[in-house]
Amino acid sequence: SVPDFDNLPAVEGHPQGCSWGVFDKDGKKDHYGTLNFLTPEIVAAAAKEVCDGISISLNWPLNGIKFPFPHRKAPVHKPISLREAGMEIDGFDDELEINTQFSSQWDSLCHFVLPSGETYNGFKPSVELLQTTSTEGNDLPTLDHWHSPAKGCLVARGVLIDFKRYVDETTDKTYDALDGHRITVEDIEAVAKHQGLEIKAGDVLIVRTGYTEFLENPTPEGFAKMATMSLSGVHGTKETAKWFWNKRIAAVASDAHAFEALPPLKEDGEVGAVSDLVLHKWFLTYFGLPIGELWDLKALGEYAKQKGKYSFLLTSVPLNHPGLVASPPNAVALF
Ligand code: UVW
Repeated sequence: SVPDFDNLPAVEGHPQGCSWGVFDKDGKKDHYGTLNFLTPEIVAAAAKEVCDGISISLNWPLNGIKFPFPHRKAPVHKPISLREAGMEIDGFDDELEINTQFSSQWDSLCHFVLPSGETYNGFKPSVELLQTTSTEGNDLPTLDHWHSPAKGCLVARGVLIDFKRYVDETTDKTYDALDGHRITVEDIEAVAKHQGLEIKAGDVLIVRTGYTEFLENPTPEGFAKMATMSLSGVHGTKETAKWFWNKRIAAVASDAHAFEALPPLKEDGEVGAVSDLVLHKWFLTYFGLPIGELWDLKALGEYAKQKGKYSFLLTSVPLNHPGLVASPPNAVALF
């Protein structure tokens, strides 16, 4: 059993709530963080969610963003004729060059680092280390570890908090993911109650804001709003982080840009910079809790609403390349 946030053992130089060392086993440093909550019992119970024989993809197209995006280049897809490539056969291959953060993604525990250069469990990723480990194997908590025989990728009970539908149906407003609304823990609990959903230990908690749906049909007014980077997401505070740890949430995902609302707020409530992303720091770095972003949640929301059931079996198989910091999730919800 893992201690609550306030009772986690102190880690020198880091705040109360830092989980480093808690999941280490047999003198080996842990690479999985909160995926350790996914015990065989939890996974077997999650499989019981499947009753309807329906599977829903949660992967937005890799080229979902249709406009130039700062710092992250769009995918380049190159179909190749086998005969033109010199093979004695008619047919095709293709090549795909992607930034793994451009569309639906997992942020691994190496995505965000503290000013000390440390990430989860005191690992210190660097471009050089990530690059050399691509060929020589690695000891960083990157996504390829999810493919180890000990892990078998991610299989869990997924739970959807359909915040957009909740606001649309219970207020006279149409929820706008571009209004910078900060979804609090109280909001999450209210939506869960409204949906008749119980959140359990080991769940992957998924929040729908409607952001990717806007990106599919962007309007000039929406673009103007987007320029301010005031985007809806979960309210990034230490108290929010504490709630997720104490619920033993195994991972989180959303259709939002950064899972947490932008711009981030500093501990004193002042507007901060991207480096102040509070939940990135607590989840990825202090807890080892993976964050999914830009997932496609429209069809999931519609099916869950139709069935009145917001829990399902979730499977996710990231790309298996050594040293991978992020990856398309290849995520599927099964009812
Ligand atoms: C942001 O771009 C703000 O978040 P991430 O790097 O996690 O995508």
